[in-house]
Amino acid sequence: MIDDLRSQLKAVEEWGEVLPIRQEVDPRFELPAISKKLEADKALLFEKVKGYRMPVLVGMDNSRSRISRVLRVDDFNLTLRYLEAIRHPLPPKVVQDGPVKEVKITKDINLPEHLPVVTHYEKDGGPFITAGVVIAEDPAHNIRNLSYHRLQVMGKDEIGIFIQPRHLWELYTEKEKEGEPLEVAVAIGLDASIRLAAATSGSLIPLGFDELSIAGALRQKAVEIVRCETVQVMVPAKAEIIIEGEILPGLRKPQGPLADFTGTYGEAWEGPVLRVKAITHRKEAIYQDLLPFTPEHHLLLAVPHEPVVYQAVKTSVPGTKAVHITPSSSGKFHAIISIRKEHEGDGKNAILAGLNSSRDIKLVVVVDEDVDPFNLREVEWAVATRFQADRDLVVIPAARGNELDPSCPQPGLTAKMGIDATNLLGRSERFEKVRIPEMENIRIQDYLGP
Ligand SMILES: Cc1cc2nc3c(=O)[nH]c(=O)nc-3n(C[C@H](O)[C@H](O)[C@H](O)COP(=O)(O)O)c2cc1C
Ligand SMILES: [Mn+2]
Repeated sequence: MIDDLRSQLKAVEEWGEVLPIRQEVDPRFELPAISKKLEADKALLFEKVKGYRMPVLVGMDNSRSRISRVLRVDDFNLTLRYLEAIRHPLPPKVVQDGPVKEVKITKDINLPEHLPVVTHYEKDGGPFITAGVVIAEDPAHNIRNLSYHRLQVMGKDEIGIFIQPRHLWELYTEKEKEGEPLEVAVAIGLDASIRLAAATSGSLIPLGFDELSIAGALRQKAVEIVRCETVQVMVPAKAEIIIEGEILPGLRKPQGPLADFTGTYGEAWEGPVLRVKAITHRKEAIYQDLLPFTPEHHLLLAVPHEPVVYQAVKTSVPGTKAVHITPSSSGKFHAIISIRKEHEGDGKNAILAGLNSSRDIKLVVVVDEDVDPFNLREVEWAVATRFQADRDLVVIPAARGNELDPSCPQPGLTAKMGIDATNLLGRSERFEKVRIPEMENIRIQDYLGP
């Protein structure tokens, strides 16, 4: 049963997908350089990090197939499991104690000394905690929220935080108006279910919908939560590390830049400050890092977004089978949509619905159900053999798009494109895709080995 980072690490090690790095590495540039070279491959466990006792784990969720296996579904059912988790969430379970309480630091907080926080890219403003999930509560309204934020370590007990106007911003500004800080916790070292749930799109769930209850349903086991030492926030009892603190009212400091999901630096910004009050962690804690602009980053953006696109397209084209937002499109911009075509025109309707389902989607490629939308070689084959540009290309000029897309003529204004790579219905038999009988029943491992 995978219900924390350690049990996931053990499973992934058994699958042969963890590469231990025994050589000592510097958390400034050297560690991320190695991670970047191996970004689409295995998870990397850096056992010796210069100046620290804690090992650093990078890329644990850098493969779609691995995320699916961790959640015990196949790639096609990942979106359905997600939608199911939102329909039938499983609330967290309160426990009195947990492994994350094994070590408690409440005095002489010194973040740069305790945690091997990584400095990733050349022009980044400093070391950033990139795999931390911020947990906040509004007890008066029985609200808990999980979200990701850029967390820049700025001093011994000071973290800069970048908050876009979404759920955490609402909770923070509500408190700030009263001149009060917002108590929060940052959880580091989590299994895939919590990491994905924390990235759930705001268009799927309103503020007040507890992301931890999505995580519970995703993994089909309630997340155990335990009270913090110094703030009124409940946190996953089996997290590796918890940072407790408060986001101060009325204070902004210069922060950043930080490499964005688009692979550009973006601007420096003025952001609020999180004052750290305590750190608790497991014995032999593992520090988890996310290298921005890698498949891991892009999968955490894409997988929770696919249900949004899927729902919209399914409403319009009932034969919709799957949606794949590709990691290489920065995990946001390109969607491959697989449909069972029932009427001529279904492909075009899927394009319209897909492009309109989200501001971020700027390219939709529609393929028939005999093409695996998660295999980009098959998708390109469909474009090469089923698509004619004069007949099957749709271009919408100057629609609203993502503000961070560097190709836009002005921020937030984008052209959108659809490629209908489905077969013409009457011709699908003549152009049937070749197959070898019984191939799906062949287990390749039976033919290898001695
Ligand atoms: C790795 C990663 C990093 C992110 N960084 C930020 C960030 O720095 N600031 C921000 O406001 N959103 C960031 N996001 C997006 C939000 O955390 C994410 O959309 C989340 O679902 C928002 O939750 P909320 O709807 O509860 O506010 C990031 C997402 C991921 C997956
Ligand atoms: Mn939320």
